[in-house]
Amino acid sequence: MNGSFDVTMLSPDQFNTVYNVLSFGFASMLATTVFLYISQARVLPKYRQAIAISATVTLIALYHYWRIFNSFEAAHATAGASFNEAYRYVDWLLTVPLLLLETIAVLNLPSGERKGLVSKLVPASAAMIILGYPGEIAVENGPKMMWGALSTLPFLYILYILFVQLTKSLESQPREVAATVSRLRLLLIATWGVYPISYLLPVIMGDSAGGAGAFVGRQIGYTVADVLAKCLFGLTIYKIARLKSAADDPAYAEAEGVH
Ligand code: RET
Repeated sequence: MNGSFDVTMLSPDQFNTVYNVLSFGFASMLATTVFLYISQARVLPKYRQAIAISATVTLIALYHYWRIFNSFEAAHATAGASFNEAYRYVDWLLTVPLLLLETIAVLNLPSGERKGLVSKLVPASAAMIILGYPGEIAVENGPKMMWGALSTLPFLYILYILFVQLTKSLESQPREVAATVSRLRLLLIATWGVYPISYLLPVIMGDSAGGAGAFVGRQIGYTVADVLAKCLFGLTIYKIARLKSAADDPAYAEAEGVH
């Protein structure tokens, strides 16, 4: 047994809840991807990279939500098919480093500092996700806690480095930009924290990995966190890029009405 949850154990209400949550995730990724691609041209060229990366993140997630949705339906309808939990981890393995890159890109740091940050944060994010996966599919709480604890080490390291860096960059940003970067910092901590909590639901709810309640809770938690961490975060990056474009260039501020 690989620990993947048997979705035929869901009640009709539980099935519909997960179905609708996955559909919401899919729609959010689709809409944000289209919006960001269209809007990319509306910031100064030096900030377009950050918007392009944000759109790539939601595009990758769009693909994975489609696969997760199909896997969920097939596991329910087809005897012998199982729900594939690995899509989320493959998604995070690609999107988390990109989210870190987009955050670093919009801050417009000197190139030495930027490279230093990338070389610390990208390997740490891969370690966090790879170490979490064996715990995700573990049936017993023991190994779930052990892998979860190991994955939390790089997680805390990433949050620490990002928090310090974002706080430091506040000093060199124009006032309106600083307020939004400060909100970005909160959004990051608040949404990234939802992932480990969702992961621990089988333990918190005393509902083992085979439990339907914890499965539904986990799907809701991961999906809502993904929409906040990818869509809302990407839109906030777009807002920062517009504010910085306006601060850099009065003609842009006038033409776009950003002040
Ligand atoms: C795991 C395992 C348990 C311990 C921790 C985890 C953290 C996961 C995080 C995922 C973030 C994903 C994002 C995706 C957006 O594209 C792997 C659940 C700490 C923080 C931001």
